[in-house]
This record gives sequence, structure tokens and C-alpha cells, in this order.
Amino acid sequence: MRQAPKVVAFAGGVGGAKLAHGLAMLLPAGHLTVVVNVGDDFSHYGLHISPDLDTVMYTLAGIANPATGWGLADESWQFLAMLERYGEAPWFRLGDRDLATHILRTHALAQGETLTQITQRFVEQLDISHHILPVTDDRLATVIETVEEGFLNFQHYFVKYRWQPTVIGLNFEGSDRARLTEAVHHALSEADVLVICPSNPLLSIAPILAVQGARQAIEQRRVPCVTVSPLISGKAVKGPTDKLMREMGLLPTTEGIATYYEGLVDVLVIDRDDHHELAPVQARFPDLSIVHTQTLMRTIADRQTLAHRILNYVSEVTL
Ligand code: FO1
Repeated sequence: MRQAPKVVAFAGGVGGAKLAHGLAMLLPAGHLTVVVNVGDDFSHYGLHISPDLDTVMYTLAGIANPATGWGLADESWQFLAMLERYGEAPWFRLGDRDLATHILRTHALAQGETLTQITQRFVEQLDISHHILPVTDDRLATVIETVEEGFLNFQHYFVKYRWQPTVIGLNFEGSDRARLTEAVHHALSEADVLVICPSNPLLSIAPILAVQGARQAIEQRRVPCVTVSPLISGKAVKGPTDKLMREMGLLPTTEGIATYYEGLVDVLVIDRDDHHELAPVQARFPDLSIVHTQTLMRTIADRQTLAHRILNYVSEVTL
């Protein structure tokens, strides 16, 4: 049996974490590296919170809250209840067990550890047999410019205002100086396949691509790069993807996704329901391979099936 491929997956948010989980279940230990967005990170009650790193970590450890995708399963909310007793109105729900992650991360960073180092410690303690890496250890913050509320940090836009404000601009503050970590460079140098997970292209993948060296690394790839569309029949599976694409002047269609990732991907995986969208995409992007399969991941088995479809397709293509 041929040596299993080494895969580098780019992810942020719940959708990305699901495909990363599918890949993690299929690949031998150490063959998957998930490079995670940190633009959603923010300071809350003095705690450094890294939601996308935590969502990927908890999901690969099998302890994520299955209903929301973020936070931990079997959670309790005594901390929030006491905040309310003190008159707080907590809009960002921090569970009692989840708090351990934020407190330990904040303490480690204050002691001079990097985000990469504390994440590595968590991954080992959670018995995750793959690599989970922040895309950068430098400062990077997604700031959303909206009509109704002006400039919002990511969590205010996404959670407090439930992504309803009209978006007129996206800024990834710090991206002009933020560098890929050594660990990410090393993973890319060893990769046989790159996967851009079905995360929100504008909110989760764009901040990763904005880090110095990231886009170039994918553009100059010598291995196939596969992406899975986050849209099905023009709608986001979860979250603001289609609304945001329209607000930012992009078509929320397969063609819109292919256009956004032009030059970065060799294979675009779309849902069977979007079969009718093939012709215009193939006309405009003749070098792009299109694979259609079920992309909706409702169950753990769906995650594995989609991951298997991707790895099989690539192994046939690169024979
Ligand atoms: N998303 C919400 O919609 N509401 C919340 O109260 C919330 C709390 C939360 C706590 C920890 C954490 O790691 C993630 C949390 N998220 C919450 C998700 C978070 O907003 C992520 O940024 C999104 O999943 C998009 O990446």
C-alpha cells in the first residue's frame, strides 16, 4: 500500500473543522497539519480567546459541542450565571470547562510562550495525533466595517450582532507584518496535498491568505490544492458566507467561489445539487477539475466520506 499522503489543511470555524476531522480520522498519526485562522481571536475579560484554534482542537479531540460546533460538549454555565449575578450581560458564552483553555492560554502567553507552543501543549494533552498550528504567532485581527455599526471586531460582528450588519469592508489588521510560523513553513515543505476547507472564504480563509508568505506558498505549490465549496445551491451551510459574498460584490455561486480561489486551487469539490453550475465554471476555468459529491457533513461518517473522496481523487490524479 502506497505511503499515505501528508496533508496540510487550511481551516477556520465550524465547517472547516468538520472536514479537518474527516481527514484526521483517515490519515495516520502526524500526516495531517491543520493551519488555523487567528483573525477571530480577541481579548475578553482579559482572556486571550482563539475560537478557531479551539473549534479545530475540540473537534479533532472528539469533545466539541455537537449542537453548536464550537465550545465543549457536556458544558456547565456557572461562571456565566455568576457574571449575570454581578449585573453583566454576557453576549459571548464561555462555558466552565472551556474557561480552562482560555485561562491556560492567557497565562502561557503572559509567560512568553507563543500561540504555537501553547496550542502544541493542548494538542498533546488532548491526545490529538495530528498537528494544529496557528497560521501566525504575530498579531492579526479581523475588523469588519459595517454600515450600521461602523468598525467591529470579528466577535462583535459575528456573535454580538449575529452577522446582521451590512458589511462594506474587511480589514486584517497586522497582516502587513504577520509572518507564517516556522512550523507552518515546515508543514508546507513536506505536504503532498493542500486542502482549503469549506470555511467562510472571506472571514476564515482570507485572513490566512493575508499573512505574509501564505498566498505565495499556495500559488507556488508543487502539489495539488483542493477546496470544497462552502455553498450548496448558493446558500451557506452555516453562517454569513452568501450574505457577505453579495455585500462584497462576489456572486454566491460555484463560479463565485472558483473566481475567489483562482490560481490557488486545482480541484473544486461542489455538492451534487450544484451540478447545473458546472458549464460556466468549466468554460471560465478550463484547468480547474470539478468534483461533485455530497459536501454537507451532518454526521461523523459524512466527514470521513468527504475526506475519503478528496484523498482518493487526488491519489488518482497524481499517479
Ligand atoms: N459563537 C456564537 O455564535 N455565540 C457564542 O456565544 C460563542 C461563544 C464561543 C466561545 C468560545 C469559542 O471558542 C467560540 C465561540 N463561538 C460563539 C464561536 C465563535 O464566534 C467563532 O468565531 C465562530 O465559530 C466562527 O469562527
